[in-house]
Amino acid sequence: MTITITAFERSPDGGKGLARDTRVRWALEEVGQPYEVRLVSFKAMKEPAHLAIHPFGQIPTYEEGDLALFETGAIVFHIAQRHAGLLPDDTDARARAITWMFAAVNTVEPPILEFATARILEGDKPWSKERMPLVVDRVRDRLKQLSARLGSADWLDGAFSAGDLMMVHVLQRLKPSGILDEFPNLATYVAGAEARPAYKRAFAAQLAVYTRQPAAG
Ligand SMILES: N[C@@H](CCC(=O)N[C@@H](CS)C(=O)NCC(=O)O)C(=O)O
Repeated sequence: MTITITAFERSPDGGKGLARDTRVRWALEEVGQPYEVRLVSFKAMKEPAHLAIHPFGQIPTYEEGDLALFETGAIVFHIAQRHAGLLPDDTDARARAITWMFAAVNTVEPPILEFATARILEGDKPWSKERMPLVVDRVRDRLKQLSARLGSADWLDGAFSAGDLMMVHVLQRLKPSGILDEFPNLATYVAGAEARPAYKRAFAAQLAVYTRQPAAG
């Protein structure tokens, strides 16, 4: 059955891989599933046809026959359940890998998104300068905890899993800020994931969308 995902027609990051369709592309590449992409404009994302698939008017979505999903955690979990390669067979190890998927989106991503919002959308507010150190500290606190748990391991719990995939994509948003480099083991962890052939294919595919389109005039 054909898998179709949605992605930005014109990604705000210019194809740096931060748009969340990268997570889904990466998961599909890891398990060797071909997929098609329907590109959507910001306008189309808020229109009824897209809202019928994604109630919050966002990307990515995932369609496979009669099944339509939104939320990258759920989509990657679905892919990992259907196909071998992203979750261990052992029941307990599988539960732990799923725990890391939730930790990525529920515990690590929120302070990182808050930081991104503070930088990009609130940087011109009069209170921004005063608030920023608090926001950065919240990110550092989380990274410190994650760094302590990862230690010198390659991956969070044994072999590479969907938990690592989600965590790495969440952490990548911090790269331009330099905060990630304050935690060398986390920077190495992200680099190790980016070296995976499946990640490289996913990154190239999302970049190709951007590079073959002229910038907005
Ligand atoms: N929690 C959602 C977040 C989805 C999300 O924020 N998507 C962004 C692109 S990466 C988006 O569509 N932004 C445009 C908007 O919200 O209008 C997920 O993980 O799928």
